[in-house]
Amino acid sequence: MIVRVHATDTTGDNEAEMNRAARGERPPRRADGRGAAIVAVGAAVALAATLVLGDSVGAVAGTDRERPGLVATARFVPPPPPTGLDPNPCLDRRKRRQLYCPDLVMKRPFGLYVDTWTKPGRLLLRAGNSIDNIGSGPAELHGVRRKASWMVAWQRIYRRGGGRIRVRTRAYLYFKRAHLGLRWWKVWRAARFELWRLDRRGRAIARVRVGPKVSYCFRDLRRTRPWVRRSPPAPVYPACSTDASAQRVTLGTSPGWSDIYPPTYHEQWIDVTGLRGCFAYVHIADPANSVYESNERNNRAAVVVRLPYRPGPQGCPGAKLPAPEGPAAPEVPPPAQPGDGGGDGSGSGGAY
Ligand SMILES: [Ca+2]
Ligand SMILES: [Ca+2]
Repeated sequence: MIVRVHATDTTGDNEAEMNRAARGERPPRRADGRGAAIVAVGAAVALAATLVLGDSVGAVAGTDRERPGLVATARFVPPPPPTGLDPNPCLDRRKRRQLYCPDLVMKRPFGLYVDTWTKPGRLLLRAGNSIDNIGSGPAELHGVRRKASWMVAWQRIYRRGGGRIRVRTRAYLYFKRAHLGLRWWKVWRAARFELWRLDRRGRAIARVRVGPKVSYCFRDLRRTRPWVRRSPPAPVYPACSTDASAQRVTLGTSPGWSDIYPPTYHEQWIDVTGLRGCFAYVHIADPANSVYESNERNNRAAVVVRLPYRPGPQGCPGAKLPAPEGPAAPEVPPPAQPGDGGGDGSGSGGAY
């Protein structure tokens, strides 16, 4: 199957700024220098976010001080391959009539710009992404602690007649260091960035790079599609937990709501150093199929870029991507994080 995408770049600066404020991140400098003027504003926003987050930020800071060995040894070690997987009831014509199933889609990458300072000597092409739920039910995962750095997770799917079912997917939650210098309980492999080389006709002929970021929160950040049926008017799923001692957490995104990440965020990039020509910059929601959906084949979005990147018309053909690979796509292990120690913490205090 060939999937066509448009060859248009988009800028999401307004959206990025809005969501940066919502999430309280300090913007880094940009290649064109525009970001420098708003660093001070960003710092104020970060402070405000600290005050808004209040209890959760204070709680994790206190936890770190009281139990210094716990987080310091929380280096990510990939969990074992999942076993006992359930079939996807949302793809079963009879079963899904009884269920409110989610359907994740990815907005097109937005706010692209070149970052030359995060990794000196490298060119990073940053982009914002938005994971949207257009299904009839929430994309909800419930994690149970197994190790210091990860939880095994079950998906909850709500019944039309009331109640819910629990299915084992490939989902894991990862205690990931990210913005504000904190660790957050995120969905491992919730999304993936890929760069595909295009031939003269726009056919994607080779995946040449992948981005480092694979973990995302899942939350109700903005209600971007209020017309979606059963979309709640107010957020149901708040920001991810930063509780290092949490034994269970629930993450989700409601129908009509989006989890949005500005291009300035940690690891929102693909390293494009040394590349020239036309490429598809692809964002994929749920590449490992951690969430069972009513449609598993609409999870990608892309923009076409010419490298070295310059804003404006790219002068490339529209991209024709190959069929979605699903869980068979190569996995991207998360890189080691600054401050991580050895081991996965399984011996810390014997609690995990
Ligand atoms: Ca989908
Ligand atoms: Ca899925």
